Amino acid sequence: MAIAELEKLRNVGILGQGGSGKTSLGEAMLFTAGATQRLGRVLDGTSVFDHEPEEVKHHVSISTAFHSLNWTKHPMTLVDTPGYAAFLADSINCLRAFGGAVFVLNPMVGLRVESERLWIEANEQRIGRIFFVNKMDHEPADAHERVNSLLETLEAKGLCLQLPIGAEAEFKGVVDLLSMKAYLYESDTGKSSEAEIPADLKETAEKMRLALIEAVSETDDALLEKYLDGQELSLDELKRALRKATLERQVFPILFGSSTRQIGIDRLLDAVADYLPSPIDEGEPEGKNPATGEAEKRKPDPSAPFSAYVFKTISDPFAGKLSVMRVMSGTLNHDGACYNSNKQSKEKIAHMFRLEGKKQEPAKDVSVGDIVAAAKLKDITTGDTLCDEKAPIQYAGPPRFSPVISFALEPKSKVDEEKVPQGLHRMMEEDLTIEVHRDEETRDFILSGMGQQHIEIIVEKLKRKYGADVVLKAPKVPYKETIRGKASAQGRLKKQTGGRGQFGDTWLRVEPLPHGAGFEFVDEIVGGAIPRNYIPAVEKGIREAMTGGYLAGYPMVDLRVTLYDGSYHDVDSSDMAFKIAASLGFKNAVEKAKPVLLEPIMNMDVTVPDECMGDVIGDLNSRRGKVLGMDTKGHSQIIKSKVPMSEVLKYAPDLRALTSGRGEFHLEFSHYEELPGHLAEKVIKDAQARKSAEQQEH
Ligand SMILES: Nc1nc2c(ncn2[C@@H]2O[C@H](COP(=O)(O)OP(=O)(O)OP(=O)(O)O)[C@@H](O)[C@H]2O)c(=O)[nH]1
Ligand SMILES: [Mg+2]
Repeated sequence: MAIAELEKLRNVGILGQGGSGKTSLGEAMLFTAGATQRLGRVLDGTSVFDHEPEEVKHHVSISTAFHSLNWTKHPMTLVDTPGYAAFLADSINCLRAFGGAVFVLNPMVGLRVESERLWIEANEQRIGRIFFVNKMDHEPADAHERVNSLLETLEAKGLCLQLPIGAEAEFKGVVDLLSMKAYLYESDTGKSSEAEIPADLKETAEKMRLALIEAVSETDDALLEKYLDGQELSLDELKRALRKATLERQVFPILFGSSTRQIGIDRLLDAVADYLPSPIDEGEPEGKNPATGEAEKRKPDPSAPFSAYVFKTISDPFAGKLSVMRVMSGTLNHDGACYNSNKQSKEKIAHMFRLEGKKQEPAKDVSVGDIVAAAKLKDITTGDTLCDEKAPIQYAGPPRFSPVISFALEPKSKVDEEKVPQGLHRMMEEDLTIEVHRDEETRDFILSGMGQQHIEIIVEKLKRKYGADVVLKAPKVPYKETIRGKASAQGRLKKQTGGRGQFGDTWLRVEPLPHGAGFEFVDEIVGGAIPRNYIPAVEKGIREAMTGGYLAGYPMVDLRVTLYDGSYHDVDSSDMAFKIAASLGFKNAVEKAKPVLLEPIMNMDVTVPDECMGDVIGDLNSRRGKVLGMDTKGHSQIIKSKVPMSEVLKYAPDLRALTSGRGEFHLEFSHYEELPGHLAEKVIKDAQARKSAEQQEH
């Protein structure tokens, strides 16, 4: 790509909280620019961005999608990102693909934690942003004033470039405060015409224009001098200064419109071209030299050494793995040869594609600024850097997300059971927030993810893409058992069946050990009461008995068992006899040593808006939670607590209900604690019921 063309290129993310209208806005931008022939609608399932079957079914964006357009000779690639917390990891990873973004606001709904999280992440990635106040056909007349409280929370200096004309159903267009022109829109076609500023808005418009010009001139010393000197500032001068200040993230322009009614979309496209960065404006990306570890930069120039960062992986059962990358510098060799500096392996890229919704268009001459995908690369994962082998560089990988909730998946049939691990493995390539392990006892797959909705969607995809059908079950809480007292007991096996009998006799002492100590076996046999060769069998018998638990079938931990006496028979004793004798002795001793159940306690941080704090704390108390402290973050509070895992297995929907969807939480294992008596009784009863049901089955 020539430099002049590169200067016009805009890679633009569409960011904002769940349901703010990002996908609808992307569709309106594509249609207005003529990139699509009809306006895609999320609710009708006709969106080119929300094209996955699960997105169509649930009317939410689940993963990031891409589409390009052309506007006033500016090629643009739009990146539509999900906004709901369960899918935010993909949005955050994709921030690396673009240097500018449209941040969608809904003043009526207010800001949810997702908006704040995205805003902070975008600050860190140094992304220039324009605010788009969407759904103006639903906003009351004072929307432009109420935006201020949202900006305060985000600690962002916003500048209103427009004044909305009309409100709610009567929302008709906008006054452009820089040119002092009004734009009125035909209903539902997106076509606008210039008009006089309505008389009742003239005074407000004048006032707002003055404030805008003052704010813009304050960003530039020369301009400020001119302004204070009373000289007229030209439209060009103002725009240039506003562009510079937006690129430097000193200010964030604010525009208004309606995506579904296509009002203000052409103005927004103009603003993207005018104020958001080209790849050149994004500056020099910084990585490190993989050999020396020294920091290195690359020029955003087609003739610089090639480098690209893989920010996303798409797994498809038929097409295979698609690695989506942003070219950070240089041009890809014509033969497609490059080097994966993370895996230290050579790659050869046969074909590159541009992603246009669900379609893939061949891409030629791939160079700096491009967002492209390559199929079936050998050994590549999200977060890798591809580069020129002669000029290796490695960009920082994606942030880590720790899953907050786990569910058990039970395969419906034997065939499903075989397909589940493979399907989940493929899905883990594209979704870095999933963790999976197998429950040794139930053979269920334990799937951990970012929220209940996230897990449910994974289960749907598992069936659609990999043909693996599973039942989603709340996970079993991994209780454990231990003892609180010290006791001794005998375990004796004596059987005479026909010929050779079985004989083993052990005396065992059990005593508790501190938390986390596990298991200790002490052999105190003296004088050959039990021959040495049977001692390992005794230990084995105890270990097996511990795994099976005593109270409710949960593994026992934190205890010491001492074998201090016993007897044997010359003919009838065997390893097997001593193993059984020891396990009997162990159970007899544990029975007298005050056995108890232990439950996992989690560290939980809940982020909620100030006004919901009382309700959330009350609810935490009713879940046996202990509030440890509070942190303030903007208009939100972070409540730090310790809470038993069994009480928060399905916390997500409850928190959603308590906070109208504005709360967020994070869980992490902390430690084990004794389960209170009445709850322990219930767990024991359930276990007994399970056991007798199993016995009846056999
Ligand atoms: N009245 C009105 N409704 C809108 C507008 N924009 C979007 N919507 C509706 O708002 C809902 C959410 O729109 P989406 O475009 O899916 O929102 P989103 O931000 O992409 O949502 P996620 O990707 O799931 O976070 C849909 O029902 C849209 O029809 C608008 O300008 N006016
Ligand atoms: Mg969406």
